[in-house]
Amino acid sequence: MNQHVILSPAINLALEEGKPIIALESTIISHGMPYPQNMETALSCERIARENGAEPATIAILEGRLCVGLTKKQIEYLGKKGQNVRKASRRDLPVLIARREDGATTVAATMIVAALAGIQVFATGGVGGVHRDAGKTMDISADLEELAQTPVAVVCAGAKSILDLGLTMEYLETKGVPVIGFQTDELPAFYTRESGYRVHDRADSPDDIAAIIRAQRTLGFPGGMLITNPIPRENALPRELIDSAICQALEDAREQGISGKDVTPFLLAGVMKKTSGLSLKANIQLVFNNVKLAAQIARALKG
Ligand code: PSU
Ligand code: MN
Repeated sequence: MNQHVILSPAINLALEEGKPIIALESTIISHGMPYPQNMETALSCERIARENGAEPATIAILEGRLCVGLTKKQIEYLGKKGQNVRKASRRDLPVLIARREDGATTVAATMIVAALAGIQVFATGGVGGVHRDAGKTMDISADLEELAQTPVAVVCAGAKSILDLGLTMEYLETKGVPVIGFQTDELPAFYTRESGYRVHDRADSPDDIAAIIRAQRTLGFPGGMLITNPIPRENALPRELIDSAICQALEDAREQGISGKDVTPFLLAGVMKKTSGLSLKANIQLVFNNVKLAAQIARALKG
């Protein structure tokens, strides 16, 4: 094991026994939702993973250590500290390790740590992507590069249309990252089941997805893949509601000159405020849905 990785006792045991494990990220806790819903959601995700036969490995950087599997107290700490914890992507890891500081891991950083621990499947809500004005700002999430180079399958509900979903799909295609729709041909757009864009391929069962992951490994390809799982019908939001909230949030970001890694958290918080919490409820439900599917895939990989 890499010298910077610390496994929790439960993860250590699950790895030894070859049990299914799924990774969970921590930026979604610190920057993706308000307290206390962030902490409650993170703890519920762990319970849902276990109910579906997989050990949850929530990942974060604590005092410079890459922690795989957190205690309830550590999750509470990240939830309470919220945006005051450093949002940590690939570029932040060396600095945080050297200075023994804390960081909440993005999809990219969580993939890196999961791969170091030998975890192949990871559940989250939404991934980063190509931002709408990327032609001018060059704002493209490091999550996409990570998907191209780190062997972890990420289960998400698509991406929020704070991003340019068409350009995000093009980027992933260029990088050779398979984007697989679970029981759908269409890329889901986080709060809605439809986006108007097609995924690269469709898979109808966890076994089907596990077979694709195995083939990617036996080919010796370095990267991961994106499994897009539409939000359950009963939790989906009306498109008009979400579109207008996103437009307003994008305008606010432009006016206030938000840039760099602050962009995504700013837009997420803006959308949440403008939909008076409706989007938070949907967000929580889609994460649960993704945890369940990720656990089924992790089990299928062991079968
Ligand atoms: N999109 C969401 N919810 C999130 C994030 C993105 O719908 O919580 C978080 C994830 O941790 C993701 C990160 O990896 O934001 C991407 O940030 P950036 O765009 O700065 O790469
Ligand atoms: Mn960015």
